[in-house]
Amino acid sequence: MNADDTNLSGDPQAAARAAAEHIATATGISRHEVALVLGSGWGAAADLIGPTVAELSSDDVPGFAKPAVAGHPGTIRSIRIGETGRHALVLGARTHLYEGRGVRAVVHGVRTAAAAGAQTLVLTNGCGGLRDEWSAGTPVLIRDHINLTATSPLEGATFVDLTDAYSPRLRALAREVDPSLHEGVYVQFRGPHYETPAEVRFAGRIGGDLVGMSTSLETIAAREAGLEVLGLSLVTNLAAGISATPLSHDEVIEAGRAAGPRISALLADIVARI
Ligand code: 8IG
Repeated sequence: MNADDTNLSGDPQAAARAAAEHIATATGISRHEVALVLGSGWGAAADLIGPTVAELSSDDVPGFAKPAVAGHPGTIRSIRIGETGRHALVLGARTHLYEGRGVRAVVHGVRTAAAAGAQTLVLTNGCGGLRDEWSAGTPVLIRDHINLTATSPLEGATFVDLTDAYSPRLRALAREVDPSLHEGVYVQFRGPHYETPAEVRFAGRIGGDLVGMSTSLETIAAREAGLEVLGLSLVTNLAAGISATPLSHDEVIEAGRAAGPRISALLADIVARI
C-alpha cells in the first residue's frame, strides 16, 4: 500500500480500497453486499436489520473523520442481514459538503462501500419537506434529485448516466413493503444554513419536493461505481416558509426520534428483501 492510499489527497479510489481492506480485516467480513448511510432520524434502524458483527469507530478507518453533527454517530458497523448470510455495512458517519473537507471526503464512504463489495446502496437522510401534507415524520422515497451544490464528485471527463439513478426496481420493492410510501424529488443545497422561503419556493418551481444537504453527490458517486441506489428521506421539518414556525435542529432531532420505530421497521424490511 502506498502511504497516499490512506488519505484522500492521492487517488480517491485507492483510498477507498485501503478503507475497504481495513474494514474487511477489522470486521472479519470479507464482503459486504449491501451498504447503508444512516442520516438524521434513521440511526436506530440498524438494530432491526440483524445482529451487529463488529463496530468500528469511523476515525480508525482510513479516510474517514469524526462526524461534525450532533445526532450522527461516528461508527461503521457490520451487520448480518437476518438469516441470509449476507452482510450490511452501515455507515453512521456521513461527511457533508458544508464541513469543508471537500467533495472527495463526502463520497469516500460510498466508494468504500463499493470497494467492500456492495452492489446496493441505501442512502437515508433527514430533510425539509415542501408539501404541507407531508408532516414531520413522513418517510419519502427519492425518485430523482436536483444537485444545486455546483460541484460533482466525478473528476476528469467522467460522464455518468443519471437516468434512473434512484433504482426503479428498489423503489418498487420499497413500495411492496409499504404501499403508502410517497415519492419525491430531492434538492441538495450546500448548507449549512437552511434555505430562505424564496429559495424553498424556487426549489418547488424547478420540480423539487424535498430540500436537504446530502445524498445527491453520494448518489452520483454511487452510480459511477455501478451501485444500485435506494434513497429514503425522512421529512423532519417543513421547509422554511412552508410552515409558520422557524426551523430548529431540536425539531429535526425530535421528529426523527418520534418517527424512529416506523422508519426503522420499514428500512429493515426493505433490506431483508434486497
Ligand atoms: I434535517 O429544511 C434537514 N436538513 N437544506 N433544508 C435543508 N436541509 C435540511 C432541512 C431543511 N432539514
